[in-house]
Amino acid sequence: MEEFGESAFDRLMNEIRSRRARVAVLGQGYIGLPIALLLSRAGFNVVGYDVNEVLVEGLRTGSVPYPGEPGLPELLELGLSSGRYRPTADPDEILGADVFIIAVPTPRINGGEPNLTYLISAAEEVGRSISGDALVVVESTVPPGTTSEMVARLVRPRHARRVFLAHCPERAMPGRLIRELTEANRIVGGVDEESAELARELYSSFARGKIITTDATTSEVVKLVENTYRDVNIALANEIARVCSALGVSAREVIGLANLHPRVNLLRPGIGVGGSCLTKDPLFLANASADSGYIPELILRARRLNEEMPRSAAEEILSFLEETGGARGATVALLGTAYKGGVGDPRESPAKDLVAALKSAGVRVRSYDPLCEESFGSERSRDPYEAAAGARCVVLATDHPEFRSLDLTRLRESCDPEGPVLFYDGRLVFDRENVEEAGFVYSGIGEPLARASWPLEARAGTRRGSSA
Ligand code: SAJ
Repeated sequence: MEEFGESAFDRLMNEIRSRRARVAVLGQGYIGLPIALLLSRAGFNVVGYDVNEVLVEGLRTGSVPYPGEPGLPELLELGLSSGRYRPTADPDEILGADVFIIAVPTPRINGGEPNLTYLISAAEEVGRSISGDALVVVESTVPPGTTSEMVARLVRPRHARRVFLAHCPERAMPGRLIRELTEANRIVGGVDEESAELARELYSSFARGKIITTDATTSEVVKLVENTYRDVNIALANEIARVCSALGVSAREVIGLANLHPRVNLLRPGIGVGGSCLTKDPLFLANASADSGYIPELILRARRLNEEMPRSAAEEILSFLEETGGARGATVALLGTAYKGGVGDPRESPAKDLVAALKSAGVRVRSYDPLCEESFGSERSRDPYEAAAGARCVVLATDHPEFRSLDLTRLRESCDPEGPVLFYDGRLVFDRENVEEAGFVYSGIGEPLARASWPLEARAGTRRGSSA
């Protein structure tokens, strides 16, 4: 419907440029909330819609639901005090918006298939709420083809309005959301060129990095490939850790030295890969490819290897406990339940499988995490020293910055005074010598219980490089 010669595209473009476009962001999670706040800071009137009334109520009173995100509390305060950010659980408040951004989770269900129910209901809500020409952006990570097929079907209302549609995947790390959402380069994939141009204009209101346009399916695949690359790289590091354990050398030292090569950049081995992204995106990609006739064995094997890591760490811990007085009834102190350091997010955390494996062998697990409330069935402690009381093993499962200043001597004094106590460094952040000096036996992913004794002199020069 074009009035006075102005096309739907021109009208929306003008509204976005002048910040007059009314924006609705569906989903006020880790990505939807900061996007809504960044757009409101850029001058748009933004409604932040979420079906979770408790979350919305908290946002209204200025309480930030995601700890450990620098800049987020200030942005929320600004959004609320300027009146340009309005959190709501009422779908009527998004009626007639000019721009709709869908930022709902797309978790995986068993077998790696995506659960698209949140996406479907958000897209249906958008379809019901569009009353004029509109731009719809999908931020959620989705299987290839979802935006141009399923979402297009659901958001295009029956009347003859123009609906522009794009997929703009976020590229931000939890713990660094605001910085990365504003600074990272972005890919904007439109179902047609005009959609991509409108979405580019919208994001350029707050994103300072490059914004590159492409088609929607390419952008969906790019997002999945980014996280697959990281998952496979970590799997290779974990495989190297197993190789190093078999050979009795330190994986940390090997990887640190190999990374001195200008074209080698191995990531860090660890007790597992958690979080909501790396654990599912490679499967979305692999399943879509398999459905189209090619089974990507490497990607699938890497995923399985990373999934095996918590159990293989548990086996190493259990075999130490068995050899030093028995595992049943022993206490293990677990430091960290969040899926990674610096965040409070427990989703898909490897700590879950680790606790389950230890408990099923009759071990008593006590945990402490400064940011995360989830304990996965272990007993929660108020601090690391309380968690370690009487323990025969301390496991570092999450590399929270706070743990780097642990008083190792005090920690050892809390543990079992009788026999040897294992410090299992699941994130390779501690220096073996410091831990051993405090009276622990040191081991970890790819770190043998005792360091290979040959050739000590030759190692002297590199040992410093392996410090935390
Ligand atoms: N991890 C390792 N070794 C490493 C790095 C990470 O074992 O060397 C583990 C972490 O402990 C954690 C898991 O991997 O359990 C994932 O952590 P992460 O920091 O690699 O990734 P996420 O899931 O927090 O964020 C990723 C990022 N993707 C890439 O860097 C390619 C982020 O940019 C994405 O926006 C995010 O996924 C997403 O939402 O897709």
